[in-house]
Amino acid sequence: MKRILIILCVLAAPVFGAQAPSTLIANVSGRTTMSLNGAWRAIIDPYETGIGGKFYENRKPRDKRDLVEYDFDGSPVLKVPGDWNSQRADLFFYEGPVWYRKTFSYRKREHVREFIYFGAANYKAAAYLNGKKIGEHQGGFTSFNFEVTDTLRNGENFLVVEVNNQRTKDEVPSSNTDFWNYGGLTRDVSLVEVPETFVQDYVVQLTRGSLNEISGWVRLNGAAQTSQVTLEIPGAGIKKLISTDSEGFGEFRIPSKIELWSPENPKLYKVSLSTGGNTITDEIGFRSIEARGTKLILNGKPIVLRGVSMHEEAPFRGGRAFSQEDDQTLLGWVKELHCNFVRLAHYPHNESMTRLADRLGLIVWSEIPVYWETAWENTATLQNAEDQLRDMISRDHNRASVAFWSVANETPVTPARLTFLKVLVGDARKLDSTRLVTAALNHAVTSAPNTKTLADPLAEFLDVIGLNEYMAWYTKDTFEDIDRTKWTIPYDKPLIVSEFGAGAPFGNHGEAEAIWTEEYQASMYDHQIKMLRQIPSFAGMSPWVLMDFHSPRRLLPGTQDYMNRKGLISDRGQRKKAFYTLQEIYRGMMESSGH
Ligand code: GCB
Repeated sequence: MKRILIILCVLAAPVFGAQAPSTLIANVSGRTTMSLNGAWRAIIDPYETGIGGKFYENRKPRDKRDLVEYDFDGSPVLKVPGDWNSQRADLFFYEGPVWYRKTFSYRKREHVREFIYFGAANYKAAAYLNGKKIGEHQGGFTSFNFEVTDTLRNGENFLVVEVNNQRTKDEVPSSNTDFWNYGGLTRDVSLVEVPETFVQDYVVQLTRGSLNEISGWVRLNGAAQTSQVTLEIPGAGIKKLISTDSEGFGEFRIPSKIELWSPENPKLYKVSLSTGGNTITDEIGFRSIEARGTKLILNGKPIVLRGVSMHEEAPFRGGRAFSQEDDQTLLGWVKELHCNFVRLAHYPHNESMTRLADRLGLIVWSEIPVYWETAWENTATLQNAEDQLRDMISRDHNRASVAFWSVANETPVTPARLTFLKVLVGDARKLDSTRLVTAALNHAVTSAPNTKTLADPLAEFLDVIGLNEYMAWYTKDTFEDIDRTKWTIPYDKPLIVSEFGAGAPFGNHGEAEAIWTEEYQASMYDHQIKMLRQIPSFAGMSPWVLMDFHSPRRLLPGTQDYMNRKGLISDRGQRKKAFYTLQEIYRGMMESSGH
């Protein structure tokens, strides 16, 4: 037994690392599903009475004397997907537990297993089907699923989910963030039907360092795990039988000449995996990404990233973005700027966003919400961050668009933080050898007059360095200081300037020297970009930020009104002057690079 275990660990090591593999079902949009979106009854429960009161039983009084102090049927509805803060004015600032209930009818069938799949729930979720607990999850932006084959009834069912977005310092993110803590069932909820043995997850990618070999693995879930899976990529003439072991795991390598995915040619291939007469189909692009010295290399050629950072906030109506229409609008603006890159800050965005990035040819930086001060010494916090990282990677490890896994944003330079983040960097590498690991750093020192030097020991452990700097916004520097400043990045690695920016409400015009004006913001872009492009290791940038977004820390009335105004576009979709400034700069960069 011990020997088998050792062998299994060795086999699993390059793929899963020390962690348990993700239990996520891959590519849910490619499976048979029943949507549980729509109107859910919701009880706002600030004192968490629902636990003691067993709200998950969804009770009605049995007789005249039966005291039941809640009633889902009489409670208002919340729409799913959707955060509660933007649906009801009285919930705008609400942080705490909310009980959701959905009733649905279902016809059970033989040899079918069912799972409830949540695109995301912020922040903690405990789910109960027909009064029985089916599982718990923490982390507001990663997908999760619970098997319900034995709990689901033929006929009427009720699903109750307690979602709690209470902030605490030990969570990920911790209690202080510059973005709204939108609570609720913020993404799609669905019931997924799969055969008794099914392809749970797979990786089909170019082998690291190769442009002509596809490799990866497949993992089955179910009784008949020792089996065969047929992988087909008809557009590349590929058909390959993969044998799975007693754990349902099988690896493969296929030499192949394939048309590569790139921003100019976002070619996707139809890829299907079949076992036991069932097939799952995906659309996958093939590209390589490497860091060679200070250069970023896409498909063997250097590339400079013209990007922008963005939050997953809905254009026009506010709240968390969740629909394909939201994604189209946001990434449409990114394309309009002539970007080939987008930083999806500060947490994993919806799966439909990275799938759209695949189709639009946008290179993606994807990030977990290890943000600012974090409980570095708390092992449960680290475990939580590791789980979020694993599940972010697991969901998107077939997306050609995703090139960077970021493990943190603007974290303080301390030994405890370094130990914590090194674990995450190691995990990311073990889980996915084909992408680059990064983090947004912001610790620089003035090493000589007009000279700034990045000073963060984490940089040594990253593949690509992210730098956030806010000269002339959070510092006393002037634009002239920016013009004079030289940056030293003492590492032979590519640098992505992951943030700089300035706040300006749309329509606030004035002198270019006065902060809060559109003119100051636009001028900031000119000065910053001239300075940053001179850094020898400059490999790209993603200024802060595509669109204005809600933040509980932005309190200046008339100017901020709970919004971070550093958007190039207002929350109402109005393009500011800086939008056109950056668009022009990117047009020039695109034309001079020839792509
Ligand atoms: C940062 C953070 C980002 C903030 C931004 C700002 O450095 O990474 O989350 O919103 O600055 O506007 O201050």
